[in-house]
Amino acid sequence: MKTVNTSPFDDQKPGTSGLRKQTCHFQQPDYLENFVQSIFFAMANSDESCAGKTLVVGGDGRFFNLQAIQTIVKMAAANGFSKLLVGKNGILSTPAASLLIRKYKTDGGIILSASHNPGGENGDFGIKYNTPNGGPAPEKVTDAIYKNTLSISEYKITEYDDIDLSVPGIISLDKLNVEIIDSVVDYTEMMQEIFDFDLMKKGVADNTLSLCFDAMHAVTGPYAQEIFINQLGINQENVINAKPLPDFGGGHPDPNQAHAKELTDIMYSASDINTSPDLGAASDGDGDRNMILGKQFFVTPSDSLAIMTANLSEIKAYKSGISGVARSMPTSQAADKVAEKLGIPCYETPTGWKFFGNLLDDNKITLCGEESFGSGSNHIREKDGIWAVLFWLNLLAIKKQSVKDIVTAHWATYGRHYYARHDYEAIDTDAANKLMETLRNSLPDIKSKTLGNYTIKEACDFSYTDPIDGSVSEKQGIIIQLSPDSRIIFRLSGTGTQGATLRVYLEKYETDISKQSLDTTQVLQTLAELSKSIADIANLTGRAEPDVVT
Ligand code: VG1
Ligand code: CO
Repeated sequence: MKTVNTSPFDDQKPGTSGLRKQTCHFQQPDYLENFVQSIFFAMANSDESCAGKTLVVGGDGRFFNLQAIQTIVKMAAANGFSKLLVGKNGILSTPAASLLIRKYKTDGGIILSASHNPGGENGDFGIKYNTPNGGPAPEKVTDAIYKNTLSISEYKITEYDDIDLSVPGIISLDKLNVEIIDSVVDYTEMMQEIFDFDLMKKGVADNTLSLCFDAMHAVTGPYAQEIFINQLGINQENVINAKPLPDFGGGHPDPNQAHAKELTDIMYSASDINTSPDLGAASDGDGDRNMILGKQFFVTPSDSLAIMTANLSEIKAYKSGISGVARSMPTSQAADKVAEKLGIPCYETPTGWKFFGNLLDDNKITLCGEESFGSGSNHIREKDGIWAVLFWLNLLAIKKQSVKDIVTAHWATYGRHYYARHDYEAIDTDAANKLMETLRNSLPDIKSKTLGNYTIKEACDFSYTDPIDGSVSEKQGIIIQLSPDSRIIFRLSGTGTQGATLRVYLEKYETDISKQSLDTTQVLQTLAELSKSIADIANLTGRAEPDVVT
C-alpha cells in the first residue's frame, strides 16, 4: 500500500447525476483518484478507514471504464474495504448496480458512466456514488464528497497487478475479496418477479406481440439478449446495436428520435404499417432511460409515466396498489391528472433521480419518472430502461391494443399534455448564468403580463423541501405558468461537459378530444416563441433556434 500526495482540483462538484467531464479530463493524473478517495472519505468509519465495508463497482462499458475499475479496486484494497462486487468485464447497467447494492446489502456502489453523453477518447466519462438504498447519493452526501475534493492532500492505493474481470468468481487481494458477478442473472430474475413472462412469451410465439429494441451499442445489449431473445423468444434481428462498444459505435447513446434513428426509421417507414413491430424501444448508455414508440407513433416520456400510473394495477408485481407517484418538476403534468383520479398523492421534485429516493424509501410513492426518457418504480432506486420496455410489452399483451390506441384513449379520459423540450447546447457559461439571473430578477414584473392569447398566471423559481428529511433545494428552475393551461420552464443542465446547456420545456394541456391529434410543433409554436422572448434567448446566447428538440 502507498499513500500518494495530491492536491485538490476545483472542478469536482457533482451535477445532476455524479461527476461528468470529458474523458481526457478524467485521464489526467490523480483526477479520478482524488474523486474516488473523496467518496471513500465520505463513506468512512470514524478512523477514516473503510474497514469492513462493501461496494458494488461497474460501468456502462465506455472507454476508460476498465482502467477506472482497476484503479478503484486498488484504492478500495488500500482503504480497507472487505468486499467488492464488480460487474463481469466491468459492465453493470445503472439499474443492475442499484439492484446489486440492495440485494447484497452493500455499503453503496460506484457507477462509471456519463449516461447519454457520447463516449470514447474524445467523448465523456463520469462517476457517481450510490448509497446503501441503491439510489444516487442525495445532495447532503454529494456536498460532503465535494467538500472532500477541495481539501484532499493524499490518497491511498495498493500496487497489485490488474485483475481479470472476465471470469465470474472471487479474487482475493489480502483482506479484500473481489467478486466478479454477471448481473444479467440477478436482473433477469427480478424482471421475472415483476412481469408476466409467460403471457409475453405466448404473444411473441403466436405473433400477436412484437418488439424491436435498440441497445444503441451501449450497456443494455447483454440484458436484452437474455430477456428479450432467450426468455421471451424475440428474433435476434429485432434487437439491434446489441454489442456494447467503448465508443457506442460513434453514436450518441441517447434514446430519442434524433439519436435512435435506425429504430425510429423501422417504426415509421415500413411500407405496410402492419408489418412494423408493435413496440419499438431504445435505451441509453447506462441502461436507465427508455424511449417508447408504437407503429408510426411516439409516446412522450411524460405520457408514458401517466399511462403506467393509470395501468399499474394490471401488472403482476403492483396488484396490491399504488401509494403515490412523483415526477420531476419539468415533466408534464399528465401524471398529476391520473393521481387526482386515483386519489393518490403526486409529488413534484427537482430534476434528477436522487430526489425520488426518500419518497420511495418511505413508501410515499410506487412509481416515478422524468421527461428525459426516465421511469422507474420501487423495485430499485434508479430509473430503469428495460423495466419500462417490459412494462409496455406486458401492457400490450394484456390489453391487446396498439400503443397508439392506448395513448389516445388515455388522452380522451385525462386530457392531452402537448410537450416538447428545446435544448440550446454548449452555450457560453457566463451568458447562460446571466440569462437565468435576468429571468429570476424579472419574475415580479413578468407576473400578470399578457402575451398573445396567453396570460402569465404565476412565475416562480422552483424550490423543493424534501417531505422526509426536510432538506431544501433552491433555484431548481424558473416556472412560468400560463393561462390557458400551459407552462414554460427554464433551467440549466447539470450533466453537460462543455459550456452550459439551456433547457426550455414547453407544455400545453388540451381536454377537447377533437384537438388532441394535432401536430405538437404547431400546437407549441406560440409557446416556443414566447419562451424566446421572455428569456431574450437570441440576444443573450447568440442562438436563434434550439440545437435539439425532443
Ligand atoms: C438530465 C435530465 C435529467 C436526468 C439526468 C440524468 O439532467 O434532464 O432528467 O435525471 O440527465 O440522466 P440535466 O441536468 O442535464 O437536465 V442519465 O440517464 O444522464 O443518468
Ligand atoms: Co442514463
